[in-house]
Amino acid sequence: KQPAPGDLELIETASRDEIAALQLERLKWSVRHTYDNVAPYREKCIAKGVHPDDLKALADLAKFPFMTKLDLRDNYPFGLFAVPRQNVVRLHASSGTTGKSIVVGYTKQDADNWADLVARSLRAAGVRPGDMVQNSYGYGMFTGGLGAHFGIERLGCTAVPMSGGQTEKQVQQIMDFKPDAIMVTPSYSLVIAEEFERQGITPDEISLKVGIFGAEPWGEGMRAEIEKKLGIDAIDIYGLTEVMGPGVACECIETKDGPVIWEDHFYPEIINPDTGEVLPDGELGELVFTSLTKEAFPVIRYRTRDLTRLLPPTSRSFRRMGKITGRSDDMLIVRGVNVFPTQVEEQILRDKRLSGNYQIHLSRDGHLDNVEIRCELQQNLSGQLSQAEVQQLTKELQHHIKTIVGISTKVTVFEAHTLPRTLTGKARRIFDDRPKQ
Ligand code: ADP
Ligand code: K
Repeated sequence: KQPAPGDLELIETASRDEIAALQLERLKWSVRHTYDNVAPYREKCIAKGVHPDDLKALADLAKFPFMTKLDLRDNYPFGLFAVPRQNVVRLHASSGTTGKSIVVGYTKQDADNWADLVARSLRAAGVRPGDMVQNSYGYGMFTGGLGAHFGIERLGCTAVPMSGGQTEKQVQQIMDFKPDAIMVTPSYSLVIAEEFERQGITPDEISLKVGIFGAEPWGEGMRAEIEKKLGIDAIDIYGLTEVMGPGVACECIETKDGPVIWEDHFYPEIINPDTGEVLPDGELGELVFTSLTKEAFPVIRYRTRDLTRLLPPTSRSFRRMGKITGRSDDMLIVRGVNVFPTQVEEQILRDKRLSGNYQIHLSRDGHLDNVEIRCELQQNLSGQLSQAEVQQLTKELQHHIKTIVGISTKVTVFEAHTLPRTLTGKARRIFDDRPKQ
């Protein structure tokens, strides 16, 4: 019997044995499905000498090869899809390590499960059918906007598809429509909160009761600030495009003690990022996910590069994840958008007027991330360009980075040989001066 949309599902309070049994059954299906239908993964298994038949217990998963972002890049765009493209009802994309995005797809069933899991996440956050939810995640190829949207409708709520930006309008709509909840990046929620302050609107005049925040790391300090300024409960939701999108895990309002992983759909492991060895629960390492029900884009042992730990169940029977303490690659998250330095570098190298020596400076201005790109002219152009020409160059580079990488930046062009270079070892390119979470 299906529970009503606002009720807990039976599996959320099942015994650990029941959960493990369901996981094993689904894991066998998922590994077999991937092996049979995704040639690049099958080849990896053959090279490692493992076969889906070797999977007899959950622990046997450790014998199987990992999937990484590189596999997505190498098989761009649809090479890892496990179903014919005609069976895919939607595509989404996220940043790849270079200029090209990585692409994922969903069957009707996948999209359905996703909506169910976001609805479950909203329920965990205290949202109920009949509530109104303002969705201020960006709509488009990002998973955030549409992923949240269909979950809001699935729970039986009124969706307000606001998308990001237009801060004054965000505030006006909240005052006029009186939504119960908001979904948005934590940093942007504080920009909205400041707009309320500027207009002299106090927290008790704001209809919102709860906010569901994700897409970037945030800590307890920020939680306290958001809760105070908006007069709400602030809930942490986690996800990533490759595994599904938002709603892989979500905190429960009763405990607010880290996102609960929806383990009936995603099997988590923590590994040592250097050796690939599986670590026991509680130890800090890299989070790895295996999808248990996905049809179009199954992932087996996908390395998220997010560093965290697995925590024991509390308000649900599923395990939780700790705060993300960092990444085991060089990916930066700027206002919720994933950015690889190589993507920025590509745009700099494209411009033959620039030397290719550059620095990326990150700072926090108020609540939002600021990015400054410092680059320098080629030797033969140094001192040769007019101010107007330098300004033009700056504008072009900003435009390329905005359209290809997806972030607004300030570009500063220096004369040749201004930026320090190292003669030994790797040049220091990233200067992240944002406050630590
Ligand atoms: P999303 O739209 O959910 O952010 P992306 O694929 O663009 O999906 O980005 C996924 C990455 O964003 C994760 O691997 C993680 O590094 C970061 N992220 C997402 N949600 C959270 C969260 N709640 N806390 C910390 N980091 C998060
Ligand atoms: K993100």
